[in-house]
Amino acid sequence: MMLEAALVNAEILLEDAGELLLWRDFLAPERAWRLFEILHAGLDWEQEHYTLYGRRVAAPRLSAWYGDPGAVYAYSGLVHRPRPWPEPMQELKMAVEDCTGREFNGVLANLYRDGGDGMGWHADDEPELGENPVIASLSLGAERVFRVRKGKRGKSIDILLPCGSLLLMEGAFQHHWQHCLPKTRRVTAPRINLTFRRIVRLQND
Ligand SMILES: O=C(O)CCC(=O)C(=O)O
Repeated sequence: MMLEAALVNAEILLEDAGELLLWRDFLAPERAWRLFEILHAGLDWEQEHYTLYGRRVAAPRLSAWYGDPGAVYAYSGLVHRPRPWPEPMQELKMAVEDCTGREFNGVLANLYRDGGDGMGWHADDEPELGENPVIASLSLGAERVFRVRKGKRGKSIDILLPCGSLLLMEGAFQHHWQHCLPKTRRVTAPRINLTFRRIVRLQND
């Protein structure tokens, strides 16, 4: 792949039916852990519920959606209106945009309280994200495995995401690949994941 200037420092993890790139040291460890503490204490974490086989189930994580006015995002059967960007997130968004050369107008924050929290197999292919979603995913706190597979039957590939790393999914990735954050008994500490996204059509309220 011919990499454009913004991406030359990235590690190319996959370039097959979409791209997956990683900046392992996007944030220095001290800054990343400090940000973890600030966001852990300061974000408006919510417990979401969804319906599974007719039963109301609590999502195995806490989450919060922030973004520009009108960046409404529907996922897991719920419509999410954006909360305004809190101070440290705006700065982070600019740093992520500088690094990747991509623009974002919303961020989904997930808090995995320990290894008992996770996220099941899925693709981020909601229509609001456009034809080929661009998603930059920043990891803070405990290191966790991020797992990908091509289609539903592909062989799983594990990627360790350390505190301060930034992962970029783009191109046709969400069409062909699925990803998940497996639960694990080995991790007892919390992790925050910020996925910066671009809602292609902002809604006027
Ligand atoms: O926590 C992660 O690294 C993955 C999050 C994720 O898959 C998502 O927000 O769609």
